[in-house]
Amino acid sequence: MTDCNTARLHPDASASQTVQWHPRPDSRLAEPQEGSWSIEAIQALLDKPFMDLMFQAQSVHRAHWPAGDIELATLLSVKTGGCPENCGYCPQSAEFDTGVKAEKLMSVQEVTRAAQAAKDAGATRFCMGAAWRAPKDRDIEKMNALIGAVKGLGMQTCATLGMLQPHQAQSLREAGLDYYNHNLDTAPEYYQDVVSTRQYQDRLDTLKAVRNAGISVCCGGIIGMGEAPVHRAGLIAQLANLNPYPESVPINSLVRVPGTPLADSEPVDPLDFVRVIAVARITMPKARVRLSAGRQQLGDAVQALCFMAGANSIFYGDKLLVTGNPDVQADTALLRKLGLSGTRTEVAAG
Ligand code: SAM
Ligand code: DTB
Ligand code: SF4
Repeated sequence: MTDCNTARLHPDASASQTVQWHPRPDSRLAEPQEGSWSIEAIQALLDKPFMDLMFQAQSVHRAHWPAGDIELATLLSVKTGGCPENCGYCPQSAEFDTGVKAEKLMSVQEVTRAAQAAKDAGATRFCMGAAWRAPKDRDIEKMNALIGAVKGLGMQTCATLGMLQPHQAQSLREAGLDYYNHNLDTAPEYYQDVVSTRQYQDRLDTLKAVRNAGISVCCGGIIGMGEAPVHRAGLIAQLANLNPYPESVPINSLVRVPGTPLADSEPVDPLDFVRVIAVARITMPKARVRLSAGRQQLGDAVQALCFMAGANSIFYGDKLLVTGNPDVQADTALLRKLGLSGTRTEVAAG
């Protein structure tokens, strides 16, 4: 994060009102000590009476972030489909018949055009996704050109390219990459039920390489893959106990894509999804908690509860990677209705 404390308070894009916002001192609402969360303590939070949990999450949120500030991050699939991994949730795996065709890496011109459009619509972060298991060094060189172009527009850059080696992370950092997205997705105990082409430790190793290269970490997971409540607690424990915990935490609700092994998963109870957001906020007070994939299924009221629970970031734009997302007009209307506004600059959370 930068240390610029300027937050924009008004949903009207033409308004220029800005304020200096200073976080209050840590209110000790997030006990136990950061970095030492047990699964039991997280489970106890998940099991709290709903209103108590919401009150605690909103209290933690207000102690660390300005009210009403929502980060808008736009996604672009710069290299779609044909992935050799078999992640059971993913429409881009070559193993599953989902109708997604393998494409080549997009050009600098195409990506710059998309990033400019995202910026014009109000996004501050641009996240480029590639359906790779692990990029080759020549892929990193091409990505570096895309990162440089997006950075040149004055946007925060994020990429999600699969497993990285330390020298590749370093190279991306030198090209101007601000964030790397690499999700743990679920608890270690449930991981092999979801993907068998890699290990949980592979994910942790990439996260370490990213952190060591000085890139901020974006790491979260997916709810609704048939996991038990203890696996949700296990995922949050893994994330919250990373040292330091991620700067961005995307919480996805599974988009059930026909043709993927998880297409027939039981839909998540929306209130259970809100609970996971609340517990992410409580355990990782200074992280941007992103209400991520699956917003089309949630509806306005549940999304409002997610913001109440402490979500302060969304994927913004008509498409995620290959599936749909609420359109920009719907999101603008929702934010306006709730008195929320897209952040213009990163807010330092103390
Ligand atoms: N190939 C890279 C990787 O796996 O890290 C980057 C792209 S991958 C699509 C990024 C993340 O998208 C996954 O880790 C997963 O959390 C999320 N994702 C993929 N398919 C999803 C789905 N159907 N529903 C919700 N989230 C999904
Ligand atoms: C994340 O946690 N969710 C985004 C982003 N990081 C890369 C991806 C969501 C993908 C949803 C299904 C799709 O469109 O492929
Ligand atoms: Fe490939 Fe990433 Fe999809 Fe897994 S989630 S199949 S690694 S694109």
